[in-house]
Formats: sequence, C-alpha cells, structure tokens
Amino acid sequence: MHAMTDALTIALSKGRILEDTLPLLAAAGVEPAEDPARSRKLVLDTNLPHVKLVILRATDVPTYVQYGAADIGVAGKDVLMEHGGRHLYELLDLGIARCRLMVAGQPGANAGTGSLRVATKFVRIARRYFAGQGRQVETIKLYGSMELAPLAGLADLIVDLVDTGNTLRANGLEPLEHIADISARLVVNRASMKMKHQSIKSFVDRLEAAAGDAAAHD
Ligand code: PRT
Ligand code: MG
Repeated sequence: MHAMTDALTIALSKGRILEDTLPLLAAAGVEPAEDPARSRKLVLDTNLPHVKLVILRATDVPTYVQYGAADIGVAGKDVLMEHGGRHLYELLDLGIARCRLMVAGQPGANAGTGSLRVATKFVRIARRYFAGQGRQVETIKLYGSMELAPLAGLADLIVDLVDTGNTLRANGLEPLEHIADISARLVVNRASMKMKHQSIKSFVDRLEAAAGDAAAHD
C-alpha cells in the first residue's frame, strides 16, 4: 500500500483565483517548483514528488476533475454552478476570491412585466434563477464585458459577478438582485476520493487548516 503517497494531480484556475490559492497551498505544504503565474508550462512539479499541478482556464477545472484527469481542483462557485457540479464532491469553501453573483441593469430596468433580455456568461445559472421566479427571460450568451450590453441596447439586464460595484457604477448600472455568494471551492473527483482516500483526506485536512488560519487573520 502506498496510501500516503498516491499520485495527486491538482487543477488550479489561472488568473485571480491562482494568486489567492498559492499561499494556501504553501501553508498546506505544497509548493510549485516554478512560479505558475510566470511559467509557460501547464503541468508543474511541486516540492512533493507525488503531487503535480495543472494550470487551467477557470471554466475547464470542473471538467478535468469530473473526468478524473485531475483528482482535485480549485474553482469559483460561479464556475461550479454553471458547470452543474456533476460527479464532483465539493469538500471545502476556501474563503478566497469572494464576490457576489448579481442581476444588474440600469436603474429601474427590472420593472414591468414584459419579457426581458438577459446577457451573461452564466446562461444556465440565469435561466434557472429566472425560471425559479416564474419570470420569462431570453438569455444571450456573452464571453466578457457584460456591463456593456445594457448600454449598447443588447439586453435589459445582465447577470455578472460583483465585488466593489465599481465596474457597474462606471457603466451606469446598479446591482438589482442577489443570486448567490461566491468564493473558491475545493472539488474532488468521486473515484479518486475512493481510490486515493488517505492522501486526499490528509491534503484536504491540511488545506482546511490553512484556509481557517487565513480567515482568522483577515
Ligand atoms: O479570463 P477568463 O475568461 O478565463 O476568466 P475570468 O477573467 O473570469 O477569470 P478571473 O481570473 O477574472 O477569475 C474569475 C474568478 O474569480 C470567478 O470565476 C470568480 O469565482 C472569482 N472572482 C472574484 C471574480 C471577481 N471576484 C470579480 N470581481 N471574477 C470576476 N470579477 C469581475 C466581474 O466579472 C466584473 O467585471 O470583476 C468585475 C467586478 O468587480 P467590481 O469590484 O468592480 O465590482
Ligand atoms: Mg480574465
């Protein structure tokens, strides 16, 4: 049995989540052999011979973990909700990369009863949210700069992530409805959880302690 040293592949989201994840990983005893923000390598060795990191587009993290190409992943709750979270165990709220998923628009935009157009990169979340309220909307898929859509007359509303609200304000929009609180989560492949239980549990325990310490110093 090599229970404590099962090979583990950890999928990390590029961009802002990566910055906040690396200190937590380091506190949990995992340090990349080179700086993932600078390296062009997509697979990185770590100080632990049996642990490697893969650096992915945020939206691809749940897919890698779902199919077992990575055992463990770190992804935003927004990305997990949009993906559907099938075949994944969400084990930890890491408390990093916090923001809110909101409906936004020009002041008063959600008044009235007619059918509304909603532009977003979170099409599934938006459909589910408005359907749950019995409101009829047409969703328009965008890949970025959602805040432009109401100004340009493309949509009445947007569904987007909001932190300070500065981006909305700068574009004449306001937050109208809160859909969900968002933060980065640790997800684990279901088969890995069974087959590599000891190694995953010991890693998750260390990461949980690290996330708890980070929260205590906030
Ligand atoms: O580049 P790519 O298209 O792959 O993805 P991305 O640019 O969305 O990735 P990145 O690196 O920005 O990270 C996205 C993840 O970070 C999200 O999935 C969230 O889980 C998390 N996160 C936390 C945020 C924010 N906070 C956030 N504020 N992601 C995006 N924003 C954006 C938001 O979309 C809006 O444009 O920041 C703007 C709002 O910020 P405020 O402060 O002006 O309100
Ligand atoms: Mg980006």
